[in-house]
Amino acid sequence: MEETRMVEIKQSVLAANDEKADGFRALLKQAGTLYTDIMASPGAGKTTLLLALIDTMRKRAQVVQAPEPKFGVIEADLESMVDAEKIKAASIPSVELNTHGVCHVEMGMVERSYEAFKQGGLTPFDYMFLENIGNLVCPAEFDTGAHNRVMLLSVPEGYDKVYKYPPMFAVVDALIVTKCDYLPLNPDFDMEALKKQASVLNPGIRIFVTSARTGEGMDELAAWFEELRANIVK
Ligand SMILES: Nc1nc2c(ncn2[C@@H]2O[C@H](COP(=O)(O)OP(=O)(O)OP(=O)(O)O)[C@@H](O)[C@H]2O)c(=O)[nH]1
Ligand SMILES: [Mg+2]
Repeated sequence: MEETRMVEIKQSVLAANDEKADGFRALLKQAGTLYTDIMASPGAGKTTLLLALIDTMRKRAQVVQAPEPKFGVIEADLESMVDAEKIKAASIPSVELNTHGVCHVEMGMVERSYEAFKQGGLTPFDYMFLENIGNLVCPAEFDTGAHNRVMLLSVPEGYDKVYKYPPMFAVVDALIVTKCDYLPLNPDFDMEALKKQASVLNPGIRIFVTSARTGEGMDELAAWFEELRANIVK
């Protein structure tokens, strides 16, 4: 009896969250903003990848003499301003969202963060990113209203994570393998096995092999985001 009640409560919380998420997704689409949820374990390279990606996207816009895209980043952490400050230092508007112990981000938190951007006169963005809490488990369960969800897996973590954390690999649109400059130091990292296992679990998954350190794969990743946004605004 107790168990049944607990499941019902969890389902109703998730349903309320999903409803808000759908509304938020539509709102941002209308504003011409591509909104991406970035998930990974602690230290996988989320902040570093975001900085490298935005830098690449800015340079690509310059090359074709297009206006610089407008970016916004929500930095979710249990505590501290560390990552939001790194993002701000690169002249990118950011909001630090401290969950004070909660291991995932929910819609109420996203809405409050977006409101802070709005109050600051910073919206609309062309691209908004959420750096989710460093956690390969809980964030997979919560819809944050994003148009696409990506996960990072860094080379030092090891390739054999698909069978250990299947919900995360199953819900994402893309797997971004990070820190590939470490591959020579990790000869047991079986990239082909990772790609195969991820594609079996999630047949539509896009896989990018990157290093924020060397710039490997950043252009392909930037081009993918540009393509996704073009589909949102068309
Ligand atoms: N060699 C190498 N190091 C990297 C790369 N990307 C990130 N790092 C390093 O990995 C460490 C963690 O990077 P972060 O970007 O802070 O990782 P994160 O996922 O944002 O970490 P949390 O927000 O704390 O969960 C830092 O020391 C980075 O310099 C990469 O491509 N190559
Ligand atoms: Mg970070």
